[in-house]
Amino acid sequence: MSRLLPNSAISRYTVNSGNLLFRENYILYLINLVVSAYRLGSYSVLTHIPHLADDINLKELVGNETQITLVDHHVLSKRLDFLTPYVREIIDHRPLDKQQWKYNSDIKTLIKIVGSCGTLIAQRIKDENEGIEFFYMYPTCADLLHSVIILDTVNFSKEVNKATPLDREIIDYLESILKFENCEQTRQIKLEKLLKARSDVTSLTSSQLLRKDLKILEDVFVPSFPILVKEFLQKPKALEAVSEALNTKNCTIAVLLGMDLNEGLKRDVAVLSPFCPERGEKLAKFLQDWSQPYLELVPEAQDCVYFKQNNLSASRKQYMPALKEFLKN
Ligand SMILES: [Mn+2]
Repeated sequence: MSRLLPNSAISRYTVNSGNLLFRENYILYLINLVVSAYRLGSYSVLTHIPHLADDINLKELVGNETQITLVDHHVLSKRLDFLTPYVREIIDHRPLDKQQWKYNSDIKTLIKIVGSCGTLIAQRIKDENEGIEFFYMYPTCADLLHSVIILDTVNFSKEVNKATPLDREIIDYLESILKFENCEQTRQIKLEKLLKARSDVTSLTSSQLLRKDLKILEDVFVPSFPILVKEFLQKPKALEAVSEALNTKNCTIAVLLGMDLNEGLKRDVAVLSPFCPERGEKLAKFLQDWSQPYLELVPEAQDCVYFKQNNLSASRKQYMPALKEFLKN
């Protein structure tokens, strides 16, 4: 880390809980991105950063002067609700959800649907007076943002269909600073490296995989894997790990989301409800019928809890509204 970032940034680096950070300067945006960006292979020098909200007593750290920027989300979980008055800025790329909007009226926001939140962070820095100087001074930051955008948009893949014109504009901007010899080639090499790093979960146990990238909506447990669910289920004690995770988190249904990019994009899903199978079946049926958008779930097992997902551009973001709707009934 010290090789990449100036000392002031390191000492300032007090708290970083995945998607939430205490902002002192730009560097912290980047740390946050790096942490959530799958501990980027060659940047593994950063992996010792303590980044779990659970490891840090945030209540002790916040004070009158605290300013928080929410990145890549804008609805605080119940557990972190007490931070609401300190939130000064939001940078996010998911659809605006004003239902629980309790922030101060002078809050600064950059909320736009783009493929990568890295695009918005780069845009935010670019828009500052010294933005360009910042990137020239810390090219590693420009390079990391470039990497994140490449990974999130799967190098502007048409199949994945996540990139927007702003993602393109920002990647061109970053490349004008980074001056790669061959941009196309650099992008492709980066993508391969990053995908490999992300899907390398060989060292993780089933229960670690279940917690790696997790969202919980009421009693629905929604982990997303960088491998196919099919592959996850072949890991030792996978089903036991699911039951155990449901128990610990007081959940009753697990919606496992898998993806694989090794030979083109593939996605699959399993709906597991070991303690109340009828509810699982009900949800599975609900998801099959869901039309905003159609997830195109093709049952692959007799009991219809495991599906191939033919709508390849639907990720967890598209599942959440369906699950919300299901929970209403
Ligand atoms: Mn995101």
